Amino acid sequence: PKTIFLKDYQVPDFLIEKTDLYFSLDEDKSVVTATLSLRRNPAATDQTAALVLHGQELVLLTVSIDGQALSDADYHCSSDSLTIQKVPDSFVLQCMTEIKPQENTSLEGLYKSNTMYCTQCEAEGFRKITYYLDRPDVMSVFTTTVEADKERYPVLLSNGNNVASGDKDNGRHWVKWDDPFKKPAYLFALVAGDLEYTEDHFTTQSGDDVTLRIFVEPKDLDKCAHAMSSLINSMRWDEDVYGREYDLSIFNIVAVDDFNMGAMENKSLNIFNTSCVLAKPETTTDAGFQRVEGVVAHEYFHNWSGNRVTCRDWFQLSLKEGFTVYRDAEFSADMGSRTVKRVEDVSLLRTVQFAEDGGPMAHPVRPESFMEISNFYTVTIYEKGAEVVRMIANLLGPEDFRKGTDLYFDRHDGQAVTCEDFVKAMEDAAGIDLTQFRRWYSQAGTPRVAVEGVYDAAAQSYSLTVEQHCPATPGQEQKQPFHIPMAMALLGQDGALPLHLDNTANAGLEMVVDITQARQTFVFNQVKEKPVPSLLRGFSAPVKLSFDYSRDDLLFLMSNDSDGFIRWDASQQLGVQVLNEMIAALQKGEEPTVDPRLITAYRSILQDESLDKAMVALMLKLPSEAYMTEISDDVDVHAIYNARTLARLTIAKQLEQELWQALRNNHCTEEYQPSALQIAQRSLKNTALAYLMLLDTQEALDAAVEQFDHANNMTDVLAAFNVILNSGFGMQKQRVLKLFYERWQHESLVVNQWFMAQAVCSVPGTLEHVKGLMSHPAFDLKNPNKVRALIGAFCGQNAVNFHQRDGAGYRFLADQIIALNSLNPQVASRLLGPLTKWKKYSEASRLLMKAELERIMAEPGLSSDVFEVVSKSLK
Ligand code: HT7
Ligand code: ZN
Repeated sequence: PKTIFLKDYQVPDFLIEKTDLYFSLDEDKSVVTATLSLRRNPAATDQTAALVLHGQELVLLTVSIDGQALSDADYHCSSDSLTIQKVPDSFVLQCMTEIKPQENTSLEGLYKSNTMYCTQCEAEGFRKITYYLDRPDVMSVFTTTVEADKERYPVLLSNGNNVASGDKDNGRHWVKWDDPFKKPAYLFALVAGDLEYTEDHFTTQSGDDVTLRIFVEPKDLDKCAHAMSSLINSMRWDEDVYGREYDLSIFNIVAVDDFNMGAMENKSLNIFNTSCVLAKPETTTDAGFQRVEGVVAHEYFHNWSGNRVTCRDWFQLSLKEGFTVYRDAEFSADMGSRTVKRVEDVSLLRTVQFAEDGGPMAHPVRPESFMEISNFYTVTIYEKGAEVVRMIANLLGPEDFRKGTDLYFDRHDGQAVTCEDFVKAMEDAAGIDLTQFRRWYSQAGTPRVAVEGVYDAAAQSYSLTVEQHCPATPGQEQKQPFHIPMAMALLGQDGALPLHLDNTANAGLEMVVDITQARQTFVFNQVKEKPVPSLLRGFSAPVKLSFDYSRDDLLFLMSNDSDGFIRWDASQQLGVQVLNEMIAALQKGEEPTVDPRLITAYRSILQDESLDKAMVALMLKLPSEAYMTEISDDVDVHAIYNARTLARLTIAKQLEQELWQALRNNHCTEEYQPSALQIAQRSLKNTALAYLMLLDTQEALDAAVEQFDHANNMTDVLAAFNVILNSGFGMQKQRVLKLFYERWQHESLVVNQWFMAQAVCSVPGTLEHVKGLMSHPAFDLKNPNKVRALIGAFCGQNAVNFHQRDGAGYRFLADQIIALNSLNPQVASRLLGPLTKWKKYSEASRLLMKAELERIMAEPGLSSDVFEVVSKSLK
């Protein structure tokens, strides 16, 4: 595969003013007739260039220009293009192509999911539908006619408004759609199927009525209410917070079972993975409800941040994704608990994104090159991109940030633009200079920020000396200092102290210091007592901050900081210190012990009535295995697992009474609601249950079994199911495994949970069990949700079994990647994640992992997706 560079960007040689598509869908083959009004781009450098259209896996039936059929000599077809050497300056091109959606397992382009036809065109899937200029800076208005058998496919959808429809006399029918907004091909969508819908309405601020529909298979109609209310809340929120109204009279969502990602923001026809749209209490966990709300909002918000203003090229992907993730995170924070949302997002960033920054696929928020764009839908583009927007929002403050987004949307409406255009709009609106800040877009890697504090009692001054440094990443040896906004406070024994930076007037109790140099000192005056600094409040920048806190300092922050993120972070830092001590003891063959201060701290958290219950649950969780792995350089998976398990057991033993109280006091008797309050209660109760089950007592087992048998919601059922599976109670295990499947075998999304619970089970022998489950009738290698639930979860979330010492886990994953490489390259490539981090592990594991990567590399016919990740990992 070829590497494509941002520096080589050139405007397109041709523009497509109008796109008219006619789809004739049939069981053995489908025919697409594309009629394109093209003209030379006056901005192109070569005004004599040949027309080169993208196209993959297409059979060209006919091609004509201005009604004149072309002969074979007039054009050339390769495996990925159609070239016509001589074309007029302005002309109508018509291509008729044949495709086989029913054989398309890549789930890109037009494909079948169960009995339904659907599309996925982002990033470069439209070229599998017809020959086209499949790049985001070519924007066109589309009309689309879909024709199919009426009985099998009564519902025929595409973007925009339904403008005409009719029956044919052979049992077929057709519907014509017209989308008045110019859009790139990646936002095109088509659906044909036997679907039913729920409907609601939204009246915009301007008084326009919008019909909202969610299309699903008939059996899923009872699971649409939460997505619908989430959609309505999102539409209202985008008007209130960003002044953005919806712009058509119809907004459709369609749920499909086979989908490579979560959902897709096609103009007025969003297509969703069923896992991100369907929800009801009996089948969906609290996390599932929250995911539906977040993804519905995310896709809806793209209507402005992505569709009305889109990306010039795929290097600018974070322009729409980072900004939209920031928008959806703020929406979710407003709908539920702001602190919990922040803690969850930071946890993801610190484990998964920081790991990406430290691995072979590290790239800047605006990458400089890629082989396969599908590999760049990453946590760096999405989550780090959102952190970059968050820093801009905080630097500007709410009023100027709103001025900036207004200016950005007004200035660039209907255009395909760059991250630079976004930053420029912010600078122009707020009158500030973001020159140095721009490095967040161009430099990869996670900056390290080391802070030292010195208190001078005589001078009543406190100085913070800050050093920043960013490790090298592939292709970027040297980094320039970042502009790091560090929100901070100084805590005294009775609360936050007034801040006088460099003898200035009191700046209040919290401020943001701008770290811009490699080394810098900030001196605070009139500091009446030795403070405990509260640094990076709210996680104000995506950096790894270190400060030499004593355990007493951490305990103090845990119970005294007004910033919920800092309280949680202090509990994590304390957990890391304790676990690292235990890991070191295990590695030396000594008896590990748990620092009693951790137990005391957990006891007071459990007893603190003033704390939000969700925060209690979060603060009682030790740092995850994934986080412990991320922060260590020579990872000993088994020592991390053993230390963590022993610490958890000790906590359970010593806090048994308090945990029982938390379990009993948080039993929810009201009707299920995915409200912040109820979610918090369930979270605390199930955290307590998980600890208590480690004690292996009949009493704990009874509580878990009772919850499994009688809970009225999937959150509680699954929590009980998980703890029973991980326990030593063999008979109950067999019983719940069987019962769960029998009860839910007709709910595919619940069966995925059943697969996943088994895949992440930490008991020995799980690999063989997972292998066995691959032959289960409900497993399907062609369905990405099933692959993620079983193979993805085992390899990505079950470290102790995946890294079993003989390397069998690595062999298993490599086998699956090889099998998936030809079926679905995007899914195959994403599964590679756990193997790509091989350099971090202790020597024996490292060599075994590397050998599996080499085995994959030697396979003939590797897709560009898999090739890019494996080859970069082996460098
Ligand atoms: N913008 C959407 C990206 C997406 C996608 C990309 C590659 C392959 C399949 C895909 N499905 C959806 C999703 C989003 O961020 O909103
Ligand atoms: Zn998105």
